[in-house]
Amino acid sequence: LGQNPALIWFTGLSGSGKSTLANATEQALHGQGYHTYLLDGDNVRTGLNRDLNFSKEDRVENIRRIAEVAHLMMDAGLIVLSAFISPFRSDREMIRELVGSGRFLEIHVDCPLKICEERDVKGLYQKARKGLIKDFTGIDSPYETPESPFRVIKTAEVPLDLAVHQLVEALDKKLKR
Ligand code: GGZ
Repeated sequence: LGQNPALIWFTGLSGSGKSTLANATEQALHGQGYHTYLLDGDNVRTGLNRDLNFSKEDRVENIRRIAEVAHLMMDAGLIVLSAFISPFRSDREMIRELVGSGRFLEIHVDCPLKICEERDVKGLYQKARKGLIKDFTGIDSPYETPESPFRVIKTAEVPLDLAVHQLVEALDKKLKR
C-alpha cells in the first residue's frame, strides 16, 4: 500500500480523550495496512523528555522535540500520530511549517473543561484546584483553541467508534498515495 507520510496531531485538554482517540485511530489505520507510530506522554514524557516539566518554557521545548522526532519518522515514511495537550497556537503553527501544511492534520479533541474536570480520571484537576499542582492547563495555565483544525471531535457528544470511523474516512483521502 502506498502511503503519504503525515502527522496526525491530536490537541486538547487533559482528560479530553486525546490518547483514547489517537490509540483507536491508530488501530483502525493499522488495520487498513498503514504503517503508523503513536507518540504520547507514555513513550515521550517518560523518556526523551523526562527532563521537562509543565512551565511554559518546558512545554514549548516538549512540543519542539516531539515535532522534530515526528518529522524524522515521516522521513522514514510513517504515518505519525501524536497526543499531547500542546496548548499554544504558536507551537502548533511551528509544527505546521516544519512538516508542511498539507502533511499536518490537526485534530481538536474538544471536550468542555467542566466535563474533563468532572471525569478527573487521574485526580489531577482536584489537585490543581487545591493548588497542589501549579501551571495546570485550563486551571492556571492557558489552552489556546485551534482556529482552523483539519477536524474537531467533540468527545462528550460523539461515541468513540463513530468518531474514529468519521476521522479515518476523512484521513484516508489524505494518506493514500
Ligand atoms: C497539564 C499535566 C500537568 C500540568 C501533569 N498541566 O491527563 P494526563 O495527565 O495523562 O495528561 C496530562 C499530561 C500532559 O502532558 P503533555 O506533554 O501532553 O503536555 S504539553 O503538551 O502541554 O506539554 C496530565 C499530566 O501530563 N500533567 N502536570 N501542570 N497536564
